[in-house]
Amino acid sequence: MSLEDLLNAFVNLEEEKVIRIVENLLREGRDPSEILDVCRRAASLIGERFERCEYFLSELVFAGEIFNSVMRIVLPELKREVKPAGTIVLGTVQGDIHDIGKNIFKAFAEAAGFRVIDLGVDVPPERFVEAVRSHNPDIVGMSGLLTISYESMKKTVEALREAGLRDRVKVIIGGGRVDEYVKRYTGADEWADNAMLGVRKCKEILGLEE
Ligand code: B12
Repeated sequence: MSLEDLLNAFVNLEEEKVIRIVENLLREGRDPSEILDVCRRAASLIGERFERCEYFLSELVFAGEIFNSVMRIVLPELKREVKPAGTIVLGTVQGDIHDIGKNIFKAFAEAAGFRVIDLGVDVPPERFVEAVRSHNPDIVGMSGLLTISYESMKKTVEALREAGLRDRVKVIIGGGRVDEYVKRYTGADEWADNAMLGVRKCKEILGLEE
């Protein structure tokens, strides 16, 4: 069974088959992050089918459930690194409840030694501000998959600035469609559209080399 089989089974929403293939691939010694990457590609293809009205909301919900089942098996397999890193306050921004990608980034960051304070989903700017005050993190990570989330990210950066906290933290944004333009629009310092790149950028921010 190959990564290709996994992709096809996921896109066709065959949950039991997906689980079986993932378990087999792990047993064969496949890299867990490679498996997650294929699942992310599958989720993206499912999103395209949703846009073309070939899949409906129920299929989006089911895709999310399959992804969560895969994560329950794969995340514990991620290797823990030893070097202690910094603290990240993380959340999915106001108006957005997508959290699969956020949770993957969190797992990768924790595996790399970061302490992650996870604020959950639909997090208003003032909760980010409170968390920065109380946890004094090095980095604020914001996740968002909806186009309207960029507005919430921007508002959160502004709220940090108004609270006099903007210069104390670096801000990194993530989620399917963020890019350099969104980074500039929101006032963030960095962006990443996959968890591994996100962790690499967080390490760079703190001057920790691979
Ligand atoms: C699953 C899913 C859902 C599930 C979410 C379940 C959950 N618990 O998260 C449910 C069914 C609830 C859902 C709801 C909706 N969804 Co939806 N959903 C998806 C889908 C299919 C997959 C998203 C996903 O999990 N991808 C897999 C993860 C692993 O990828 P990722 O999030 O990009 O994460 C990676 C990186 O971005 C990065 N990362 C993520 N966060 C962070 C944070 C930091 C700090 C860093 C550094 C990195 C990082 O690391 C991750 C791992 O590599 C996408 C399609 C797509 N193309 O993405 C649509 C999609 C995002 N949804 C969409 C829509 C429209 C909706 C709804 C509005 C539908 C509706 N009519 O109600 C609602 C919105 C509800 C809300 N208020 O948020 C649209 C958004 C369109 C837009 N431009 O705004 C998409 C793109 C589908 C589409 N093509 O139309 N959805």
